[in-house]
Amino acid sequence: MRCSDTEPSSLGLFSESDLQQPARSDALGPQAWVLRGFALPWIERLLPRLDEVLAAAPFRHMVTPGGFSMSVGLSSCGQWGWTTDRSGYRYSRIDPQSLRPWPAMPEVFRQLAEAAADAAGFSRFTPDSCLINCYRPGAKMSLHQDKNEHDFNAPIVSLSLGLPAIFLFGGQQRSDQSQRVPLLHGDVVVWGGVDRLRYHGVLPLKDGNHPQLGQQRINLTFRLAG
Ligand code: MD6
Ligand code: FE
Repeated sequence: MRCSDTEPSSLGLFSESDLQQPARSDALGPQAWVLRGFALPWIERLLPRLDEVLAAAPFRHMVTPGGFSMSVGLSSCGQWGWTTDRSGYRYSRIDPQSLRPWPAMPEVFRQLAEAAADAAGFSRFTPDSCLINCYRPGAKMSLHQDKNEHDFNAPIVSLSLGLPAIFLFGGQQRSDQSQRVPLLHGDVVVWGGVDRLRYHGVLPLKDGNHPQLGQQRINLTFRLAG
């Protein structure tokens, strides 16, 4: 499941300190929330499924329409996978690398995404796409809007795993001020409604070593794409 395979592939269980972390949520906007530690009780069940997905659809560095190779490694699972190449950003049912459908979305992924959406006030969210981003130290995500999905009524649910990152949460215009939001292993961000099209990004990842994930951050974003 690693961006590189230099580290052991066995994954630890969550620790006592994970279980003791109090659940807390912070509002980033009227309909945008960080659910602190929300996923911690799910991670032990989730990581083996993530390993399987990444064995079938390994991380790869895709090229933007402008011709730049992304610093973040990408994969997907579910009915639709997000891709980019010289001809644009889009969702595809087929992994352009394997030429096969993306791996199915594991049940535990879908359950976690639905539970988090529900906790943030978006009931009846069922994702059909999970984009998986891998950040190594130095990798970043420039400010962008998520607007390749068909239905902006559905929220997006975003799970952080591994090394901490600073998430930038901006406004409706690229030039609006951004909030800096530290995200830790097990945190879930949910946003939709009036906040659905806000600009956001991730600052370059700092070096570090996470006890379960090693030298990387993995982010899963669940969407209704099709
Ligand atoms: C990341 N996340 O956290 C990048 N997009 O690594 C996103 O781009 C994102 O977290 C839409 C909704 C939630 C997100
Ligand atoms: Fe995004």
